[in-house]
Amino acid sequence: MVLQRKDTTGDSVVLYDLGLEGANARSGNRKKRMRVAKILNTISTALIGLTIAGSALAQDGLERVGKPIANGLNFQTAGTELASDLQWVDNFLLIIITAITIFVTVLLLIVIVRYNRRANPKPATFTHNSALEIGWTLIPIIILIAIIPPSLSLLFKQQEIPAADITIKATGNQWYWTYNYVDDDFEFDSYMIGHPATLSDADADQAFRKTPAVLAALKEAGYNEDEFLLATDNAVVIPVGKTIVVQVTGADVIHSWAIPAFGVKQDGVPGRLAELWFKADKEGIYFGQCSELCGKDHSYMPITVMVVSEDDYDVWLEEAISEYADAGAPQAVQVANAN
Ligand SMILES: [Cu+2]
Repeated sequence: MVLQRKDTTGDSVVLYDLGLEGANARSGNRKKRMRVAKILNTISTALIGLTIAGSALAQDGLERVGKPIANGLNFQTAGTELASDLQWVDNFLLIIITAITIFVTVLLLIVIVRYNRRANPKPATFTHNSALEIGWTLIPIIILIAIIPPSLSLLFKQQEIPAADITIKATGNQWYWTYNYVDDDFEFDSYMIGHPATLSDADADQAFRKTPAVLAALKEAGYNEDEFLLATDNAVVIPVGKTIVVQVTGADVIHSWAIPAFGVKQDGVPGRLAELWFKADKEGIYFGQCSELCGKDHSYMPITVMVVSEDDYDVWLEEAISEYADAGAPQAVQVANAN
C-alpha cells in the first residue's frame, strides 16, 4: 500500500503516524510497521498451527466421524472433496479477517494513545486526503475480488448436481427420517436409537435418555455410549467413491438434512424437492443431525450415514430390497425404466 500525501501543512504529518505507508513516513514509523508485520506473522502462524492440531485431533475418530471428541477443535475430518474445499475457504477467510481485525485494532490503539486530548492538544484541522481515501476504497475491493473465485466456484460445485450413481430421497418427518432408494424402489424409516420406536413396549418409558434399555439398544446395534443422540436404527448405506444425490423434502414441516463431514446441508421443505450431492472419500460412519428447528423432538432425529466398500454395499442392497421393497414394487421399477 503506497499512499502519497498531497497536503504539506505541518499538522497533516500526524496522519501518517497511523502506520500507513506514505511519502512522509518517518523512520520511527517504519520500525513500528515492521513490528506490526511481525505480530501479524506470529498470529497467522499460530492460527495455522491451531488448524493443523485440530485436524490431527479429528483424525483420531476416523471411523466414526461427527461425534464429539475430547478437546475437539476445528472442523470434523473432511469426508468429501466438498468438505475439504469448504474448510480451505474457511481458513483462507480466517487469515484475511484476522489480518483486518489486527490492523484496525492497532490503528485504534495508536489513535487512542497518540491522539487523545492530553497527548495531542492541538489537533490537525484538515479533513480530506484523496490518496488515503482512494486507498481505503480500493484495498477492500481488491480483498473482496480475491475472495470471489474460491467461494463462488465452491458454491457452484455444491449447487450444480452431477449425474448420480445412486439417488436417495430423504424425507423429514416429525421426528425421524424416511429414506427412499429411488433406483431400487424401496424405503425405510430411520429413528434415533432411544426413540420409543426402537425400544420394546415394556421399555418405552426409558426413551430419549441414557437408560439401561437405550444403552443396551445402542450396544446391540454396534454403537458406543457416546454416540447416543447420533446413532440411528437404520443408517443410510452408500458405497465409497460413488456420486450420491440426495433429494431432500419434508413431510410435515421444514427439516434439514446435514452431514458436516460431507460439507452438505439442505432444507427439506414440504411440497418441494431440493437436491444435494456428495462423493464420500473413505469408508466410515458419519453422523449428522436435522439442522432446522422442526418441533419438540428436533434434537432426536439424527442422521447416520455408513460409507462401505462397493461389495459390502451390494450385499446390503440385496438384503434391503428383500426386507423393505413391496411385493409389487419391482414391476413398478421396470415400467419406470422402460419409459
Ligand atoms: Cu429438526
